[in-house]
Amino acid sequence: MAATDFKTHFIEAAIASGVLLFGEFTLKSGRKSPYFFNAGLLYDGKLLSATADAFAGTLQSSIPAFDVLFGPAYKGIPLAAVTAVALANKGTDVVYTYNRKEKKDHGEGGTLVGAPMANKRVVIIDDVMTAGTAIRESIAILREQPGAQLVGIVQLLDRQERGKGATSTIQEVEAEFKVPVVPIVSLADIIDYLRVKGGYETELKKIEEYRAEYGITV
Ligand code: OMP
Repeated sequence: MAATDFKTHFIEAAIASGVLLFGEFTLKSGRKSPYFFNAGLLYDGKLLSATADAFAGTLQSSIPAFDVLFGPAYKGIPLAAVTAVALANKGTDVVYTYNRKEKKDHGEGGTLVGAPMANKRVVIIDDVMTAGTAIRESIAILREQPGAQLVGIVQLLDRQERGKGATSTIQEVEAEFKVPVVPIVSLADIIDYLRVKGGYETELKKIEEYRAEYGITV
């Protein structure tokens, strides 16, 4: 599937399955948003498979070399796992790892599960980027692993919002950590879809208002 076809198909399916909702939502950052993307509801096998292919294709075209996919708890976990499968189907063998939110003091112990990240080139695979808090938490986990090198970040949705300052979260994260941050779908794609589809005038008006307050110029 071509990238643009994937975006249209994905946004359509996300709306149909309630993954992408319109209404009033309070975000992790405290911002009040007229839309919300819940990757936790991305449980349809076919849609997940197409999503994994999109992640795999994006990785292959944007990140030159990597060893480990790190999927942060909770929503990054299935995304990293299915992406590892999609890459294997394309002939690229990589391993993946994820963290637990709660530390385990019995059994194997620790907070990381899966492939070791020490001395490896790591890509973070995650769901949504807004103000950048979640991604900074993930990077902090990775940095506890000796010699682990962050080489890229691929997000399912970039809400194209400002970070801590006046620039976009992506620009801030790229500048701070010196790695590419690549989204698969962005707010601009959602807006384009809604405009072409028609019947979403009220939602679009609210999204534009929200974008004027928290968004970046695209
Ligand atoms: P930041 O930490 O502000 O970048 O927000 C990203 C996190 O917010 C994601 O990892 C999600 O947990 C959550 N989120 C969504 O899942 N979907 C959205 O549309 C918006 C958010 C959010 O709270 O900003």
